[in-house]
Amino acid sequence: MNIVNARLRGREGLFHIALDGSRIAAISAQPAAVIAPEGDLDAASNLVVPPFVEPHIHLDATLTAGEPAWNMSGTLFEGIERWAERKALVTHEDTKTRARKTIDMLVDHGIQHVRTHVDVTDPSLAALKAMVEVREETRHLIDLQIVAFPQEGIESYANGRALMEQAVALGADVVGGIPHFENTRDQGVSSIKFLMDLAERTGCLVDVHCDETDDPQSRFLEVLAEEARVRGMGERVTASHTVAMGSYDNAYCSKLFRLLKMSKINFVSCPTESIHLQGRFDSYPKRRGLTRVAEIDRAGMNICFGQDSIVDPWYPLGNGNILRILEAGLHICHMLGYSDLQRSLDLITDNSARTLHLGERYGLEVGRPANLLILSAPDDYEMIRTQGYALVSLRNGEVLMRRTPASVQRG
Ligand code: 17E
Ligand code: FE2
Repeated sequence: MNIVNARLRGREGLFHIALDGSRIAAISAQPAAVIAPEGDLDAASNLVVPPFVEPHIHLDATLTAGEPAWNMSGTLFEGIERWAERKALVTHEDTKTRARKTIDMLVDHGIQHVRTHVDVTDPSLAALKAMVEVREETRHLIDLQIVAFPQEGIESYANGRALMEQAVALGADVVGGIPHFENTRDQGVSSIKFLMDLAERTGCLVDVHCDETDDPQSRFLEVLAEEARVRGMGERVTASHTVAMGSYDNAYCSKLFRLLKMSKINFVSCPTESIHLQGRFDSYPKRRGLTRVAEIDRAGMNICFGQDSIVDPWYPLGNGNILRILEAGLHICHMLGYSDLQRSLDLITDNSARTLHLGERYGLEVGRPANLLILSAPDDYEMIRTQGYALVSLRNGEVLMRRTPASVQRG
């Protein structure tokens, strides 16, 4: 199968993409639009891009909002309390069923690479064991990375360190953390040292929920970045949320940015989640409660957007559509300038792939897997403006999803 009449990001003209089974065989410029031969896919002068990436989601908690109670305050901390109640009811099958349903939603929106945080502050590790099976059972749909995520703390939860080690032994790909939730600042710092040691020892990647609070005193990002810098692990390390940075003063932040750049760590922002959960202790003026997305990007560091939640104790909405997150994030982060709009898809494709360390498994290049999307618009700007969609998702050269857009009749 081949794709004709494709536009590629950042390049003029139309392209023909030849597939050789499950690989991309050739990408060549077309002198003009052509009529698609039988069996080929016609991109109709719209963008063809590598699959969307979901770099941050909690598939173990998905589709549990209101069970047994709703988060009425809208704070992160009530979310953690409500989840502790639901977690007590978690079973292997319950986790697998909800995760599978959510993965189908992600696939319907063109996502083929997913990093999920899975709560390991549970002596049975039931959700983690279930997700290890889901990772195998959904290989035809997505590449799934599992983060051992200590929702109730590493140092502050009984046997927290041992549970993290067990989770890695059971097959977690990534080591997580939650330093701002540990009982004391010292425990936050020691949790980071512990998790970085664990990752270094086992070859895991690192993705820490870091400073997810409006408290400007929450300064664990500097600890994580320095650990990454000293160990030379920065490209394998991600700081998720870092929303306290939205409350740091500029003098501290300017010093911090020097370290962040040297450390080479990656950042994930979840703009819909943070605009909902943060600012909850403010009256007016009310903080946006997001990290400095545009500033991190403009400083040449790597940042991407994630959904975080779909219908769980932290966030009641969500449908798998990462383009919705991108649109909201661009608004919330003051990134509707023309140059930001024209490269906005970076925030859900290439930047996210770099965060997940996908390397040569990702990208529209000859020899790489034939994983790609046909979109509904010719460039990034028009994708956002028209609230466009992934129309076709190909994985290993096979159609995973095809969308027929709604049509409108006037008069
Ligand atoms: N847990 C957490 O600590 N923070 C979040 N944003 C979610 C779960 C969704
Ligand atoms: Fe999260």
